[in-house]
Amino acid sequence: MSLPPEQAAASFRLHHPDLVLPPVVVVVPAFNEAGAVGPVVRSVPARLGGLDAATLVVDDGSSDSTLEEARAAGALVCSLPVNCGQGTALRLGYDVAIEHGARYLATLDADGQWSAADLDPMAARVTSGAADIVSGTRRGSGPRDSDDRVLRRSGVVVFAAVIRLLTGARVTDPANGLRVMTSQVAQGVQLDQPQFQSTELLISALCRGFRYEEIHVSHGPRQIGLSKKGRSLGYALRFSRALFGTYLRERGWRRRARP
Ligand SMILES: Nc1nc2c(ncn2[C@@H]2O[C@H](COP(=O)(O)OP(=O)(O)OP(=O)(O)O)[C@@H](O)[C@H]2O)c(=O)[nH]1
Ligand SMILES: [Mg+2]
Repeated sequence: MSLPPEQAAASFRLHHPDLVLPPVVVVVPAFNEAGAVGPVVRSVPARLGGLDAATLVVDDGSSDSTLEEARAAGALVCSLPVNCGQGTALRLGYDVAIEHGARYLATLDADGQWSAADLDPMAARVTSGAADIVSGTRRGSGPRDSDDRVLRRSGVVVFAAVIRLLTGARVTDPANGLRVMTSQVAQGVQLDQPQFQSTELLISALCRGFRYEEIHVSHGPRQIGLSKKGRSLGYALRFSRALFGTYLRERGWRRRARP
């Protein structure tokens, strides 16, 4: 019996046997985002970083009309039969996009809190070869972060400081939903986290020597639907576990990779 991501990839293959994707694919994980996902899909520019772009929504076992809405808005949709978590959905999206020819991968949430237009300058850094992975950041100069939940805002500051301390890289917003990377990064890191993939991807990429940059992006409040993250303290604990667990694993990887 195959696992839900394998089932979803097989079904996508069956329905798109000859699909060749453009060089840039924007992967959008979506779990019960009806009302939000359609406008998000329509907001993705046709070109990013000077190259043609397509949008791939990974429907994470939604029970509402997320799938139909994403399709009607013009996205390709890969659908998980059950809810597997944001990290699993993203990993499935990367695999499917690369299998069908993508050379650059972007991520964008389906909840409308990030602006797809911010992906263009980020993609330009990656497609030009200046960076391997570029993340958005809500910190520094530019529009203010709309998130007024004190715990969540402090969490971003504290977790960023911890990652800086551990890796030496200039990281300011490890939970940002906007990211652009080469397919080599997605294939060169280890992604096991079912939920907290942003921190795992970041730490694994930094520890394995990929060139990392950040660009300021805007962040708005949710207009519709609910956050899937649960209570802030539990979220912070699970985020810490993913962060330190990944760092220890990557230290082991570096020791093994050393000649
Ligand atoms: N958290 C979560 N998100 C999922 C899941 N599957 C897909 N997603 C998508 O991942 C994106 C981020 O989810 P959100 O719950 O908005 O998380 P967030 O934006 O980091 O947190 P908030 O600031 O609280 O909204 C959205 O597009 C979700 O629909 C899942 O199982 N859990
Ligand atoms: Mg959100």
